[in-house]
Amino acid sequence: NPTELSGEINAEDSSNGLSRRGFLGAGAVAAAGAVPMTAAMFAASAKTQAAEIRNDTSVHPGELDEYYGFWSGGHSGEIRILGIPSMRELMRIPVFNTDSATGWGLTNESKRVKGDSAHIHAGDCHHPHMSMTDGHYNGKYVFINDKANSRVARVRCDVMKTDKMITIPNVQAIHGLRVQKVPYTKYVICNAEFEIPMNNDGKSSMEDVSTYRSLFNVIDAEAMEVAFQVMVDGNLDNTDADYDGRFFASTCYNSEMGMTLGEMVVAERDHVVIFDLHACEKALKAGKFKTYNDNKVPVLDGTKGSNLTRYIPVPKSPHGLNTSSDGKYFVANGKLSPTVSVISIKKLADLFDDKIKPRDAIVAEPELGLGPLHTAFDNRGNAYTTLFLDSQIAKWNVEEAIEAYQGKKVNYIRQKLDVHYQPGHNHTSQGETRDADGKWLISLCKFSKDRFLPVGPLHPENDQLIDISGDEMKLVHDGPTYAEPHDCMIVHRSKVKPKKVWTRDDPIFAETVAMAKRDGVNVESDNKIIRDGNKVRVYMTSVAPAFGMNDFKVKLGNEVTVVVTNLDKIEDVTHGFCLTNHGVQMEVAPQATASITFIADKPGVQWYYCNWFCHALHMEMRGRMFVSAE
Ligand code: CUK
Ligand code: CUA
Repeated sequence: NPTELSGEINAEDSSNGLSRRGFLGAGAVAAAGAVPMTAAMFAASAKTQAAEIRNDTSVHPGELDEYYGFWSGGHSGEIRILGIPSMRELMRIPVFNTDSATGWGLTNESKRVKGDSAHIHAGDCHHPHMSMTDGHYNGKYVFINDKANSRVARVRCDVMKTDKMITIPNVQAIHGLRVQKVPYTKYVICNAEFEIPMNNDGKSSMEDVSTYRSLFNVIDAEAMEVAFQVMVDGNLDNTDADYDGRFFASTCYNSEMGMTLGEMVVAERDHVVIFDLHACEKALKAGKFKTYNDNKVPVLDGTKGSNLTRYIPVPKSPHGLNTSSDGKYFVANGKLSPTVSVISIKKLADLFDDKIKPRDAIVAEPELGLGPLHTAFDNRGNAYTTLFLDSQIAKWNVEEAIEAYQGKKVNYIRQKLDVHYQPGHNHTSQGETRDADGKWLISLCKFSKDRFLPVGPLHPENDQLIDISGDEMKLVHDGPTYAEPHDCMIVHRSKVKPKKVWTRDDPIFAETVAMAKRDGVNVESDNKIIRDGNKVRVYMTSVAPAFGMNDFKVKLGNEVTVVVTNLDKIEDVTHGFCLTNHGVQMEVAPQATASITFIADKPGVQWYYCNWFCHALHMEMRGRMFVSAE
């Protein structure tokens, strides 16, 4: 129906109190969206509708989704796995949070993974990204940042559990995070957002902003150690990598180094920093680095004038940074400017050779609407940009935006679709890889007012599924989510191969198995108690519907470690160990070993039980801890 398309394109929706395009001058309107329908557009639209080659969102009971979606859980600190297109939540992966169901953050295995931050029970995830080989997802890891505690974690996709976590030194607030795409994910890259003094030891002046710096962080993805850091001018927000293995790009919204809101938005232009990985690795090898804050992490100098970086001025306070899936462009999203800046990656070598000026690398700066935050790509040359203030997705054609920048009269805007409301990130199916397939787009909307049954003053967010397979974007699903998926990624199910049961040699519980060995215990067969001074180690097996130990004895005040090994080999027969009145509970999936340590600080009979429903006699799967007060 052509009228409908016309309505979508021309709608002057003021439901959020803003006239969505009123801010633009008459001239800008022509460029930015109020497109009169031409005969060609009518025809194209009618053709699509006739063909009706739309994606089907229905996934019937028993059917599997085509894609895995990895969702940031925002300040809930977790990752969620959704099935796309059903938008069903399939699993949660606790990362920076503490999780009562699985015992994440409580068990010894999870505390070992958390390492130096085992005592921190909160986090703020933003950017989940999967490891790649030659620009294709390889299904191995998903990495994610914790802005709140300056951490980066890795999830192993064969078991969908967090297996590494590090706190990044010399910085505060790890924000933008991506992976090296080509030749493979050797490095995870991430930005430190908040500027701090170098050194930040409280000894030198804390008021003197000239000593403040932000660092770009390059992490060895396999070892999960900081390989090196790069000091920059200004702060850093979001980042992405090229498809050639040489350049990374990060946005900076506070080139002023302002400490107050007013000070941060003074400059008409901030910048995008381009990092030359080859030059950085060379400088590292040549020992051209310094160290700070009494640690050994090498910090390279990438401030203005350095040969490691280039600074490309872009309109003020850019936010998202996205590499087009054809590998040609970095796109910096304007936020306070209605534009996005398209940087030609092909021109960057010349920029580093000083053959061109920084602004010469910009090949387009299309005007899209109010509050552009993030851009996603399909496989047909189109880009999809979230407009936070306009509550819309702008679909635009990249090559036509480039032609418009060169002065041609073309309308690069394809469509604007209302979303509900205030979208931050968006993401297309496989759109951050070479395998962008132009099928689905997710809009992660920060507000959901009036879209769902009211649930009190705190509202869910609204993650909307949009079909982009045709000429028109079509909103097909509203998905309420809990705080706060900043970002997500969508990977075809063929790329992910999770295990059905654990293998006994898994490194996640290898240290616990080694401890048992030192105690002379074979966790796969023994049910034994080891007394070691005030410490008691209780090793037990589980086979549905019973623990290998019906009871065990300890003394009041003992530090007790319970190690449970689930001998069940049957897929989906997970047991749990939960001790009443002690805040002790954990998941023990088939063929896994898990352990938890607590103080036996209550005398008398203390029941433990299996808290994962496993069998018709699940309720009977229980036992007693006798705590003698003698
Ligand atoms: S950020 Cu939240 S909407 Cu942390 Cu990627 Cu843009
Ligand atoms: Cu074992 Cu429930």
